[in-house]
Amino acid sequence: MEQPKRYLITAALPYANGQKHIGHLAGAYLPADIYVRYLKAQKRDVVFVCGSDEHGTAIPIQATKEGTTARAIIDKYHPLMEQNFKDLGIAFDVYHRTSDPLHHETAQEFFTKLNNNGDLEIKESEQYFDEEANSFLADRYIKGTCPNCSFDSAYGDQCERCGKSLSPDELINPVSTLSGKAPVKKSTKHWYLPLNRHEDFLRKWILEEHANDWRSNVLGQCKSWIDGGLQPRAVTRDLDWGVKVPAADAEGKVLYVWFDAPIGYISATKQWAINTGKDWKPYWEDKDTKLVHFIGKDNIVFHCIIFPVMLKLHGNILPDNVPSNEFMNLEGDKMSTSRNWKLDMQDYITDFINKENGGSQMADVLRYYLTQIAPETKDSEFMWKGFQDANNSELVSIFGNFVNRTFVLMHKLCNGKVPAFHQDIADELDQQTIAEIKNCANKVTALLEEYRFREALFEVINLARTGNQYMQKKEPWIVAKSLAENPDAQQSIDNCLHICLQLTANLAILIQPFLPFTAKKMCHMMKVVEKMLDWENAGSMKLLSVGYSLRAPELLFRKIEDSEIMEQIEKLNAVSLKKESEQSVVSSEAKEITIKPEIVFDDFAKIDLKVGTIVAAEKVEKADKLLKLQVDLGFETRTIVSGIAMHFKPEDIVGKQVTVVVNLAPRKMRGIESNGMILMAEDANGKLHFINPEEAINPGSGVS
Ligand code: B3M
Ligand code: ZN
Repeated sequence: MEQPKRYLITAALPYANGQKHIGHLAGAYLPADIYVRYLKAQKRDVVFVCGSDEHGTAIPIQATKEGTTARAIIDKYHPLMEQNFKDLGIAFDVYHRTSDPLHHETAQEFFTKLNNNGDLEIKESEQYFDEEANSFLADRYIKGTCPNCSFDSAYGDQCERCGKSLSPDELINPVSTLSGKAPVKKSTKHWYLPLNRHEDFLRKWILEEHANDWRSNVLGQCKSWIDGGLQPRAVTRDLDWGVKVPAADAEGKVLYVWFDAPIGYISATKQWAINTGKDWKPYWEDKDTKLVHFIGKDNIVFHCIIFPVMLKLHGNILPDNVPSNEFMNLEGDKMSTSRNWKLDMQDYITDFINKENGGSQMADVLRYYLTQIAPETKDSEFMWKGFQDANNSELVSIFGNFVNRTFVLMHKLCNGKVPAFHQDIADELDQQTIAEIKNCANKVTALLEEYRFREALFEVINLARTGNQYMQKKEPWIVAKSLAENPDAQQSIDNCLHICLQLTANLAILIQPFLPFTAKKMCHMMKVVEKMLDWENAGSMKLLSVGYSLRAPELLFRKIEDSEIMEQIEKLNAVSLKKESEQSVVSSEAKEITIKPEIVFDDFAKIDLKVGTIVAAEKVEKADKLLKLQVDLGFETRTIVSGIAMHFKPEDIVGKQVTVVVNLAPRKMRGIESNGMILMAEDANGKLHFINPEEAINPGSGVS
């Protein structure tokens, strides 16, 4: 594979309107950081840019909430986010901000060029206006029901539940978030980016040229956008917060945040160039640069469709890839800032890193677990128990244990020095283990090149596992007992520890992109400079020189106690109790009848419905609403968790027949995996009823 001359790696610019949670971290920043650390270990020319997104209606809205100014909001959250990233080992080359004059100039120059070239259209149109507040209602100033998923608080530019990008006109029952009233329409002038002119380009570039290297979730979203017919998108807004529109007759107008924010990647690169005395231009203009955007799935269209069109028109390079992650849920529910169901980076840092028994080792533990469950191809689930298990039974018991044993035995049986390797007595197991080290390095490299971080991490841990098994088979501590009568046995002890030490050094190299603090600590123990971590050394058996004396071992990871996990789960339970009591207030209000948007037959045909018989039912501990059911489906019996505990006693429903969605992706609720969903009807009084055949039929019968 031909290597590009340089790399420009971006991670989505987080809105400076509040704390960011670990779902954000896992979605964009952590994978980007892993990739960058890997590239840097390869000594490639790479710049990693990010910064705060300080525009858009999200900022003034937060200011109103906090009773302060937009400026105060960004000045509060920008430094906080920057520090959070540092604490978690996310090592940007520059963390810029879009309120910086450098960015305003850059964004205005960009707009002006497109405008002067005739690449934008100016249109007068009717837009929502709040008469009471005397203000046009851009983006988050307007809310309504999402036409895609029926979520009742979708914003004018995007639905936060399903991620669909929207325009205010698509909202059902729109209301102003300023006054709470229904808005009126008023005429206003705006600049539009005519995406419709670029359909052929997008189709060819994305759906043909990148058909094989972009993730299928990304391609899928792009295809449905393009197939749905591209429309001109307004790139200006009637607002007073943002980058002023640099054109005549544009009083009171700013650039749409999604127009200026991605240009923030360019401004950040310029800032980096100023800081380092380098030239930023080749990173955005030379075709030999590989541009990669790391984002979460709700940012796909902006990075794959809109920004590339802007880049092309402006004469810049296009992204080579846009690795986008799906969402990460938390303990069975979608992470959400508005519902407070989340784990903020800051909370983790306070509870685990800044505490006495924490430290940056705990940053690595979070990085480890988040990578292990990275939502690379589908939504995933952060479970506190899973976090504890990942630490205790993998980092402590496998990785940490191997390194520790190696060091302890080397001190005990080899005088604290790297022993020689006696080729003449090397056996098959030795050769095999050496081969596996090399093999692992190759596999991890190939996986990282393809942005497959979870699998890459798995391979590294597997190497530590191999090390443990090797040592267990060799049992140097037993061999040592025979030294008195057989002094030659020292050679076999030497070989074992030589291999284990070289394997340890390899582990440090391969784990470095994922767990940088741990790799650093390992270098200290091995008394080597961090240069040893250069990727070209991966797979080598000559990393530690024979006779070199090493330090005493230090514990790389500590055990996480049940009490620490319980504390976190209790925090969440407190949120969920509050939520449930709020929900019961809402449900007692009159319900409106809504019909979801039309679907085609093929969408319906994707749902596989079958009749099942409930063969066992029990309450789920500490969850008032949930029952754990065993449902016989004829071909198998499945566990299904259902929110019907307030309506049925477990003993009353055993034997009942139900209709089950059998091809729904499994979902964990309160730690129990639910494999399917039971259909229920709800009457006007909110009482639930089973949907079942009139008379008993064979479980597994299809429903259509
Ligand atoms: N600030 C949205 C987000 O944080 C937006 C990303 C901008 S990337 C150029 O999800
Ligand atoms: Zn939606």
